[in-house]
Amino acid sequence: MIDKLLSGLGVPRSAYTSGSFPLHTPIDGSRLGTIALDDPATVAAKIERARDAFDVWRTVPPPRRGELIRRFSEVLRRNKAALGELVSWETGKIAQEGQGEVQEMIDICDFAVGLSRQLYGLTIASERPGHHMRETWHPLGVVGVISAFNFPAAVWSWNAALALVTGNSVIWKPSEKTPLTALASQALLEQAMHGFDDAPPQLSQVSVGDRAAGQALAADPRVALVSATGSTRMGREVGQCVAARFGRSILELGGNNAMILAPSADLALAVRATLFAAVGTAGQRCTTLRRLIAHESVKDEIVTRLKSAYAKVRIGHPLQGSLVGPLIDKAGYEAMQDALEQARSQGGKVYGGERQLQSEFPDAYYVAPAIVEMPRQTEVVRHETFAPILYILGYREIGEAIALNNAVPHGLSSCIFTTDIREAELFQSALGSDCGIANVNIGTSGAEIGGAFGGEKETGGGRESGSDAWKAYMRRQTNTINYSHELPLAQGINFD
Ligand code: UN1
Repeated sequence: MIDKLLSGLGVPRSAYTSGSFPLHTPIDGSRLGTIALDDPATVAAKIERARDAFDVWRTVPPPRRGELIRRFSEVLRRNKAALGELVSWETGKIAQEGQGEVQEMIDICDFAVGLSRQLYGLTIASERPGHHMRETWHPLGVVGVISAFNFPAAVWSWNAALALVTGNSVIWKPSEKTPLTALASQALLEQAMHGFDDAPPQLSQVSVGDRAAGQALAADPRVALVSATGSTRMGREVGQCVAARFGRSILELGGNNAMILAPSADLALAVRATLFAAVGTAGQRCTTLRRLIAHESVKDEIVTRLKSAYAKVRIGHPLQGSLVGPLIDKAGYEAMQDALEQARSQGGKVYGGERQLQSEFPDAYYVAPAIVEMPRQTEVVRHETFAPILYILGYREIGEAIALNNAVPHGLSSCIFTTDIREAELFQSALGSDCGIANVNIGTSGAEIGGAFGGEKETGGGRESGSDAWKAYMRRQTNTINYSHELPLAQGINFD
């Protein structure tokens, strides 16, 4: 099954049968292959090759670089079904979400193609006669991408599509839990590069490795930018290491995302949004809804409605029509059980959360999504647990709800369900949500690629994907040009 899928995507069998690191699908725990992990010396050699590729690629005109990404998007369109299915096998995502992930790749490619004819700088009024000023944007160098298991291809594509049109070369260290999707995505990019002579070989490389490989990438001064997605623990290590050598980083770390449910909210809409945001991807998105802060007047009603919606959710094999697939592994399951235990001891009332389908899939970890009514925003609620746990809290006035929204270490995504325009505007104002994403009448997850994606505080502060996130992949140069016969100095200084 997996062999056919991978060979169709252009990944040779030897690539996932020769190493010694075992790979398992979270769907039923069966073996997918074994893979070789790069040691730091191998990473260093790849960085050297990426550096050479950069020297060539930066001279290619940006619209021509965009042409490569256009070709890539066509290859992705043709392979959407197969790559999406591979994402499901490796992550346990349901079919719809596996396909959605590839669509997100196609979308960012389209965005990047348009961008390749823009990359605008400003022209700036000069204070000196006969002078003008402008800023230009230049390629940066080698871009290292570290990605997590939960979006094994889309997060790389946000980075790679922008990094490539902006003239950089890319080295990708995927999660060691999902390297096959990385090998397949790379094979598809190579297919797009085939016959496209402007693209140097090694323009894009994959380095499958563990923490040591990530550290090697972060520490190497030849890597101009490290874009890392994953846990706050990982981001703290990578960010400090890159900063110590004055490299650049984009950090997209965890989230502990909340919905404020106001008295005027459309409850039917809120239930549907909650279901996708809290239960979708089995709670394993960085944008997953983890806290529902409901006004006291609607709290009981929403809990009743959610319990009945949760009871109808189909849990099971992600490629057979379920809405909730498995957790990534046993450690993920144990972290969830541990959090539920802590919630109980901190006064929580827990519904759901039990292991499911254990006899059918003894080596996989399916769970019933959990709803937990909490008396207060206790320690466990402030902690990000990467599992489908939705904590419910109450509030009496909007200022209190916003304070609760903001009183966690992370600052990625947030939303309010209200039909009161004052509340909606307040939530999105400087006094409102402190997150990188603040939505009205939309859940916390499932952002479009057109906006900048990322968040504040322990989420790391980076922005990827749309808007002007491309600027992080380029260096800005300020150019002042004197077209006069004089040499007037700025600030009116006379130096004669
Ligand atoms: C992530 O979970 O790391 O907004 C990224 C979303 C997706 C991306 C999530 N577009 O949920």
